Amino acid sequence: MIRKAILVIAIVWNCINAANVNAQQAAATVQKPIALQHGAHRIGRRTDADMEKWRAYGLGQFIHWGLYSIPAGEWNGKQYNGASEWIKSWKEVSATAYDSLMYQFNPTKFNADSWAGTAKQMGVKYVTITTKHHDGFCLWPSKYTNFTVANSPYKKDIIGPLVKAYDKQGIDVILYFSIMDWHNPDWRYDIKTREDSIAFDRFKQFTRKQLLELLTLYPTAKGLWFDGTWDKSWVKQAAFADSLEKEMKAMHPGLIIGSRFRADEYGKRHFDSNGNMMGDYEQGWERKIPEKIEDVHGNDWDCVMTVPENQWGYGRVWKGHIKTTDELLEMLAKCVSLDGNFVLNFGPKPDGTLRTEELDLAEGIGAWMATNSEAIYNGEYAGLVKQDWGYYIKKTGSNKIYMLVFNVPVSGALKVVMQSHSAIGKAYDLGNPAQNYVPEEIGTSAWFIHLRQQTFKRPFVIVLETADNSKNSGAQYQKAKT
Ligand code: 1KN
Repeated sequence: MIRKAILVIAIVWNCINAANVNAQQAAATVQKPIALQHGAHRIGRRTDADMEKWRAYGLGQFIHWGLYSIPAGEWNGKQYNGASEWIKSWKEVSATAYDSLMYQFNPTKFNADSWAGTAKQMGVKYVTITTKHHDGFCLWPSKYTNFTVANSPYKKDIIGPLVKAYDKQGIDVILYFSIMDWHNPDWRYDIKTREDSIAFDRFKQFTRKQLLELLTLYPTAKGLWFDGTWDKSWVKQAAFADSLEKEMKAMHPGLIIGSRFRADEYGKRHFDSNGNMMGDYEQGWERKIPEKIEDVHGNDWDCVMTVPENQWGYGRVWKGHIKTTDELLEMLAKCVSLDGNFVLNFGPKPDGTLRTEELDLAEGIGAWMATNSEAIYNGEYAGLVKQDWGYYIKKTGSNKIYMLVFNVPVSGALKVVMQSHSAIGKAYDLGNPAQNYVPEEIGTSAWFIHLRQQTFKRPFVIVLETADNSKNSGAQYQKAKT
């Protein structure tokens, strides 16, 4: 009995030490790990089936819908400079006038099946939907506030039908939830007085109840996407947020929560004071994409992206550069090649329909995906040095490496440098497997794939089936003595 206990202690101790060694390696800036009550729950990736599925998604859809779609970036004929979903924070907009938009929310053309159909055709595997953005307006009939769809002329729940429609299409649903709430009088940016503290305690209970309510009403949701968690008031709630995360996960096994939800007891966000990621995936890649694999530290991650420069909710005028289908496809390829998912945002109109620009992009992406999605789903970092023509993506657990070609050199020769133990077995077009290539060996583990034609209108994919090269049957290239 005692011996068993000692054994258990020894094993636990060894595990803790092993974990600490990893933590040290992960945290380049931190020398010695410190004891944390509310730091990372785990070091390294989750390995369960729900997370494996998340990792394999490749492409996702984001939906920002709420009252802000009604003013659509304009107030009293004036254009708001910021993102349309932030218009309530503009000095020109009174809080009561904004909140009264609830009485205009009546999306008579909203059809959840139609949105889910568009998403399906586009090839997305998951969708993140705003249940409540910073303005506090709830797209579901929450029991804990009057500021919901139930009190709009539309009256009906939006989230339920969306979850059902996307579930039916086999697209996993993640619920977006803003902690910051501009409508609730108990929300604080910081806690400086006793009154603040009392109000914020009420706010925390309100938040907890809303989250448990969402998980109860929509039990098929796969995860929660938190936003509005950066203010001091919330950053100071390490213990509360940690226990709430544990409570939600206990209630909903497999639930996926990103690194934006909570801070540790020293106020560190995303990565705790030992440099370990808090949450199931890194949630900091908003409108930006890592450049190289080292930037993602072996973590799961996704990138959320807008079509115009910076606008999530519907805005009548799209500002800045508007991304094209092929630019978005390149972003998708880049994300998956670096072990991430790519999530494209849609901002539906107040009548419940999607704007034509977004429908066109969804169709264009979907048309490309219809031929090439095999290179995206279940794709991962291939471990090869990136070449100028595009991105390598390896299919998890296979001998297939996909070349996603975005830039064809004038020579028409695509350079492939493999790892020393592998060679190219077969090479062919994903869209036309009969079109195969005979790679020319040009150096140690290096080949040229000579394209037959040199002008291409759209990005395309070449499949490489790798073969064992350990016997190195190919040419022996001489190394210079230097
Ligand atoms: C620069 O500060 C912000 C604050 C909030 C930038 C973006 C956001 C919100 N996160 C995005 C996912 C949108 O919801 C945006 O309103």
